[in-house]
Amino acid sequence: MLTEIKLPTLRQFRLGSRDSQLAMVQSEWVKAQLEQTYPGLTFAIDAIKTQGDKILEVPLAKIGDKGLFTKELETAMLEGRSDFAVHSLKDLPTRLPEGLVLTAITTRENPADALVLHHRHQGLTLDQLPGGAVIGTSSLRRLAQLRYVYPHLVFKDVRGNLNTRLHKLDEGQYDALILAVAGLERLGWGHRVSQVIPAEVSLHAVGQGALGIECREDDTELIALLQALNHRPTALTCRAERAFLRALEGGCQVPIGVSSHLSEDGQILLEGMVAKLDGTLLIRDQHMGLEEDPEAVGRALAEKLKAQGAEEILQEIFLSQRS
Ligand code: DPM
Repeated sequence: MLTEIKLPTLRQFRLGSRDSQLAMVQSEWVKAQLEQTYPGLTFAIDAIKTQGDKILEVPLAKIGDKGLFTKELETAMLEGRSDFAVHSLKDLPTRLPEGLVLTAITTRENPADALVLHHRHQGLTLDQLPGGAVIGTSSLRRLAQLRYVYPHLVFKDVRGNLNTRLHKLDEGQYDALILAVAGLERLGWGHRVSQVIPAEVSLHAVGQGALGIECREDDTELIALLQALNHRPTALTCRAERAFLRALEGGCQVPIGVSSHLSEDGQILLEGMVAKLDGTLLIRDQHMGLEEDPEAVGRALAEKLKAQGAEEILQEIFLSQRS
């Protein structure tokens, strides 16, 4: 009787990536981690343009958000043109298309937002900026929280890749930008961070600072390989954050922020906020629950905020965006 010989896989795995500089750095990092973990296997990166990369000048909040930076990558996986995708977790919608799974979440880097200044303000912090200073951001979350604390600052939309934005800042179109610490650091621009904005002022976006790896749900071979990149504490806390966002039915363009922590005795502490865009109202609360059910922690916090009026705030913003 012939015995079956199990050969090492001969597949070459294809990673579909957005072609922005940040996405490429993130995909290259994942590829390097995998090749180090599995010597002999090969992973090829294919650049794919997404809708979000093509319409860089339209304000983010106006284009709707569902999968702006992820849809084309997902179609490529579903059509078998690529096998997996690496996303900034905060850009990955909380509901994935049928047939795909979020199979691993990598170690989180600093999830905070950063103040990046024009050189004429060098050395200042947010609370030292003069009244009327123009802050560039397209994030409703950043806008709402900062307006709440600093009503004297002026907010102006800014789009484009990080390089484009920094160029617009340095040219003098803005006094400062608010950007994620993680993105700046991954691109080697950590020195541009003038202030790491404290969580008391600005809670970060759901999933900020972590990478999410998505693939076809029936690709068991690849799913097994990708587990090596899953960072358990980050995955548990981000699952709680994503359940919170999903329960509030928020996409990636909503004034919703979070902060989360996993304690040594297995408790997830999740803090969350929803705010009005004009900075006149901000609801913030927290919830703690067991790591065995991260989604329950997120849902419970969403219920607490709903009881304080979160749905009315989000509904008003939804209606104003459609008009
Ligand atoms: C999402 C938001 C932004 C990005 C909204 C938010 C920022 C848009 C802006 C969902 N995606 O944060 O409230 O400020 O105009 C994005 C960045 C990163 C991933 C850049 C950034 C890098 C950090 C990371 C854009 N997506 O936030 O400065 O990987 O977490």
